[in-house]
Amino acid sequence: MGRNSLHRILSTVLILPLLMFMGFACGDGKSSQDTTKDKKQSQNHSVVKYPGYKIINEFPHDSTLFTQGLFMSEGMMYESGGMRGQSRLVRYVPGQPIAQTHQMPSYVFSEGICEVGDQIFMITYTAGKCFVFNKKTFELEQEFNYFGEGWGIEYHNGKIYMTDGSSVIKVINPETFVLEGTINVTMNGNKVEYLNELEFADGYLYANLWRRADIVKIDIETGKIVAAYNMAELYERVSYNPAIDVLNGIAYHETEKVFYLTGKLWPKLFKVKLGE
Ligand SMILES: [Ca+2]
Repeated sequence: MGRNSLHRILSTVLILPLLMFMGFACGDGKSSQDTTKDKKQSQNHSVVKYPGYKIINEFPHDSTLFTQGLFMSEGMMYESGGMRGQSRLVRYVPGQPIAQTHQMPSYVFSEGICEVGDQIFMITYTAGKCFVFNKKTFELEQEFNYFGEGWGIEYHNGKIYMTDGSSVIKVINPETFVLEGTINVTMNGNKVEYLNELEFADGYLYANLWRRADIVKIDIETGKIVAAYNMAELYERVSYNPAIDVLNGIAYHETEKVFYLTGKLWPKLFKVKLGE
């Protein structure tokens, strides 16, 4: 989870789409003589779409925030920043100064956040703790312990979804934080590692991938990636700042049906319409 140079990031920007294409192309190129084999293959592999996207607007973003979690609620953006000694929970209206901050203890490396009713759940990188804050006051109300690393977190329909940098999404009970199941994420039959920040939108779970410019759209019933978006254009628009790290923030505005995207130490927050 360390910082990466811009060169390293940009050098990986084009790799995943190429692999995606190769996987897709290999699947398509198989012989149609064995219809049984083809049928089995079509059941195992989903067709990944690349619908593209449109950048609608960009706003200034606090470039001291090592963005780890992002969600929007009632017009307000909630964001967690990581790194020990700098970890914090903030909220703001996009384009306006930060309105509220809760500084975390220096031993904490904050990771993802999500909204659960009138509370905010915040997981941590290696501390094995999930902190639960009052959404309005940012007061700490509860803590849970869990095993393993915490990367991204999202809440949907009574369940918590959590990543740890692997290809597996944990499904967790929000009342107890007990693990109830797992989702193995695959693309063209291959597992996809480094799942990071998460966001539910219109029934699908979106994730960005660590050290990639890609956002993937996951069907949680099957774990299959059904669409992928290469966000290289966002990197190009912030690359004038040599301090920038990876893209790592996805928030969905349900009414406008647009995504807000940013990254670690990025000076900009983007409003983006993802194609379907
Ligand atoms: Ca999110």
